[in-house]
Amino acid sequence: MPRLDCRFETSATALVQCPRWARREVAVAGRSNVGKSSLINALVAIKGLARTSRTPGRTQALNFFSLGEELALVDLPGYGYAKMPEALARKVSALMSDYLARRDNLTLVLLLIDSRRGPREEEFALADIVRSRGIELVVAATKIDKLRRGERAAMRRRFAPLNAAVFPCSAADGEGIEELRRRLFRVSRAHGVERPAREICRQE
Ligand SMILES: Nc1nc2c(ncn2[C@@H]2O[C@H](COP(=O)(O)OP(=O)(O)OP(=O)(O)O)[C@@H](O)[C@H]2O)c(=O)[nH]1
Ligand SMILES: [Mg+2]
Repeated sequence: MPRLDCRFETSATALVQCPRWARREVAVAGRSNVGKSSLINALVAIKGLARTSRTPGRTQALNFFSLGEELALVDLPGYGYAKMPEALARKVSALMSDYLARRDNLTLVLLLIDSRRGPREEEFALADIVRSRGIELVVAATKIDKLRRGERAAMRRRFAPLNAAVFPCSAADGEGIEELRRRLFRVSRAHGVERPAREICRQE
């Protein structure tokens, strides 16, 4: 991406709290600990940006970062955190599903999957939801620095059933970040700058 001004804007714990703006949103989704915040920081090259929103109580929220004039990155709550109390896990999962199913601004979902683990049931389900809305899906195979060169072909095979573009990347050593950045920036141009602003958040 060309250098774009990126900053934390707001958190939302319900769809009605999402910002009312005309920005196209790129949502970053994935299991807890998969590397969402680290990848956001690497993509915008600002250390600690995503973490600044990590004050207690916000971690289970949708975190919105503006990116230039037309785009926004949305850090979705991580799913699959075993220690989270069940009631809270249900709430977080409902918030994420609501956002994915109903947010008009959503233009692309960047689904993060640990390159050592590969996609499981949750990731296939999430990919289906995204595709059923006709929203673009891009997959990042995270923490690729943890994989030996010889393990990469097997990684590719694990990811193949998702049927999506897979970008191996590492927030730790920067591998693949530029390629991913370029792919994400295409979302802005593909949809054109003249796309009219519309009612952003559907009323509950
Ligand atoms: N080796 C390696 N470690 C990474 C990489 N990206 C993230 N990590 C580490 O993985 C852990 C989790 O990273 P986060 O970015 O906080 O993950 P997250 O998905 O935002 O986690 P939640 O907010 O809890 O859902 C941290 O200890 C990071 O330092 C990477 O590319 N390589
Ligand atoms: Mg995070």
